[in-house]
Amino acid sequence: MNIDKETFKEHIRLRLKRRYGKEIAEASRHDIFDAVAAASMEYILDNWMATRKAFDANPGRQMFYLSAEFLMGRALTNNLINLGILDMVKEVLTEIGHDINEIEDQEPDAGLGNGGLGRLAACFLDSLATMNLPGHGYGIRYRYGMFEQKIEHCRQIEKPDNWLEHRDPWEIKRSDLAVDVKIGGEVTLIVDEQGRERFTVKNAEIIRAIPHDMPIVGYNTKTVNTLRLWEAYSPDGFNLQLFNDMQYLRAVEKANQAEDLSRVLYPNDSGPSGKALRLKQQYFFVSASLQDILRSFKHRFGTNFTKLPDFAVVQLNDTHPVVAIPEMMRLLMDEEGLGWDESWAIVTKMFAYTNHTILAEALEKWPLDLFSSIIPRIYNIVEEIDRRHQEALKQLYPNDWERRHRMSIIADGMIHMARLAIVGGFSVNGVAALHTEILKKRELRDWYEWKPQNFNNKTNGVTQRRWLKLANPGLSALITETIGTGWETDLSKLKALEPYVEDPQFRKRFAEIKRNNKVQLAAYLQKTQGVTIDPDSIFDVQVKRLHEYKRQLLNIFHVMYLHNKLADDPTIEMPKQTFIFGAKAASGYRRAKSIISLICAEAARIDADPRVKGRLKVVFAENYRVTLAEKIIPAAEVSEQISTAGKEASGTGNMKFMMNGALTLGTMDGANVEIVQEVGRKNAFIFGLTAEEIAAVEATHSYDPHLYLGRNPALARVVHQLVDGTFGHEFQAAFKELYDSLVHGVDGSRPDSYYVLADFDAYVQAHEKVVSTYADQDTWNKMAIINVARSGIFSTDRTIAEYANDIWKIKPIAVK
Ligand code: DL6
Repeated sequence: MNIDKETFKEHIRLRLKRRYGKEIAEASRHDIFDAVAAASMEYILDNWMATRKAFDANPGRQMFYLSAEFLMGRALTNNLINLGILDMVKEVLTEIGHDINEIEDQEPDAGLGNGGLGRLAACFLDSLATMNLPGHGYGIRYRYGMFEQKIEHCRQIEKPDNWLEHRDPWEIKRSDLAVDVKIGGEVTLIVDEQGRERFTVKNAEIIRAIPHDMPIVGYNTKTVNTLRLWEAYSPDGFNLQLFNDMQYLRAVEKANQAEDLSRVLYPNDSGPSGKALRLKQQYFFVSASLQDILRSFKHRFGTNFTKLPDFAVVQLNDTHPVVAIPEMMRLLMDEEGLGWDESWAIVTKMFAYTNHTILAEALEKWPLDLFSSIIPRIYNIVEEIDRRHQEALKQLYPNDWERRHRMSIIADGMIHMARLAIVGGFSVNGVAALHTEILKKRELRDWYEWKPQNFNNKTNGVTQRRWLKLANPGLSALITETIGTGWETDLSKLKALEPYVEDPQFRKRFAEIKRNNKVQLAAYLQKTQGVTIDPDSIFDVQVKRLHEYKRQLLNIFHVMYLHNKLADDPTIEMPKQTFIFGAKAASGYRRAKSIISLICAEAARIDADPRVKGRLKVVFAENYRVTLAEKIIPAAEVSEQISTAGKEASGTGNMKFMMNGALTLGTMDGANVEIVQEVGRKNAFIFGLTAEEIAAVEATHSYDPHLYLGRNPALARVVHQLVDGTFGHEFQAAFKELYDSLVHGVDGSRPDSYYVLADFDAYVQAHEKVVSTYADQDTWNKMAIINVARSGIFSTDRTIAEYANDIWKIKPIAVK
């Protein structure tokens, strides 16, 4: 984009004057950040308006991505890169006495997501805009995002993530487009003005949904798509009468209850499902979004709703927005006056569902009484969908009652949201080849047999604009210098790097960049956490949500094993290694929190042990989030992807590491399988039981962790250290519970449900291979370069092209 420096500076000046009454010289860093964002918005807005015009003029189909989570991270540098003005803005900032790094640090992360699922949604939006595809996001504008994590005395403390403390300079509040959503109330049959009978909900609580639009700026294109996030508000929330009677809390009670709906993001991976507020949140944003879609459809095409699927296709990001299916039925029948069959014919052409997990606790189901009290009319509609579905199944499987029960949307007092999604949608996809196969063969087998044509795989990806160009400017520059530009929008071009594997000069520069990234990370950790790490050690990294299936426990057990080995014989030769962890545990997930404490306690034990200090180091990077990932991943050498095979649907961190030249140390799980397909086993470190082997063990109930403890005294010693006083008294109970979960099983669950002990030996051996390979830096760098060169397939541009062609059937629209 052609923007001259002086005009840009003028925009900064004007913003500072109008908003803060300041001149440049008086402005704080935060003021400058806000002014630079506002100056960029001047250009973004032109393109945004042009995009809207182009889309309005085009009769083609648009895609709407409904997601309870969008883990966007920061926007400033990303937007400047995508606008093509980063270098110019850097110069402007230097001229006015500021440094871009300090300015970008003023921006809080938009942390409106838990982990992979939310970050994937953010990468998708980036690819859609870059590829000029009409695809928009709908979600919730959480007042508080994913919590801010502090580690105090080796315990995770959760603080509110107050990301909106200062106004968000990117968002535009569109009060003119607010819609109302009804919660609770009673379903009533009425006769409308045309004399038709229809259902309505009376005495419901009215929640106003106010949209806030965030621009999604495509790379090197004029397309700016929209992420529309809904804020909840009570139109009659403040009771002046009560206030005047000095009943201050009661006066705002209604307002507070309404605002709760967009107050905070739920942690997705813990605790019992079925929390009332979460269901309200889901219905709130889904209803608002569908009303919005219908409004723009009617505005453009009138009320011939049979055309609706030609205008809009809706992707449901996991089960969280699945209530969209009955809600669309309600809108078409109760608000627009269509009949059931007509509405169903429309709805079943509109919705596609992505499954992101096979973990039973994450497959949402809602108790009937809760569901029917919060959204009574939707409950009636779900009942009717299920009744008709049961009729159809009876024809197909007249004698198979069990199968019909397994396939009921309403069963055992619960509404099963994944089942509803499959019945009401036209596509079901998994997010990596292995995951989709597991869905088809195991978790959703009945459903696959019912409608095999609806099932498909869409292996995840990540956007190279953020995860390479923004996060790793050194490597990006080397790539461009070597193979030219173009990889930013066609990552398969990285293949052209492969011949340079044999070029010693290229390898040297590649290694220098990695080392430089390590030095920068070391400086960052020193500054932010006061932790010293040695850039000459191997940087071995596991950053992701804390969950037992991701097996951070296996990783720290290996560190304890190395610690014991060195302590027993300090003369052993062992390269220096730094193990970096970063992970948030859901607030209610006790065991995950114990694992964080164990990592932290082992880090302290190493630092206090002169036999190992300086040779091993463990760092727990606090408050892991997108911005921290951007610093850690480019510095990583070993990428720990060690989930229990069959449990990680895909993983996307694995792809980010690969793209940045870290070698995968992993199990054959999720997208690791496809990474190995690309680079070959010899360019990764693969270990452990396969998903099939684990399934076989589970089928025969033949797993016995004692076998592994008996066989391997070094492992038994590590496990015993959880309870033998090695870590003092402070975490005695927590670590005893970890011990019990491995050795005896807790609360009726099998011991060692995630096969930590079974995979330990193989994991140690894989690490030994890492260390011996690392000793030969030439070989290591060759492997790392091959990983980068073959990472092209893991761009979300590829993923989105597949969704666009196979599911959404949408086409690019040129913005003039
Ligand atoms: O598909 C994105 C991401 C996958 O890469 C991870 O493997 C998977 O665990 C994650 N799934 C969820 C599901 N949570 N819920 N509900 O976050 O999706």
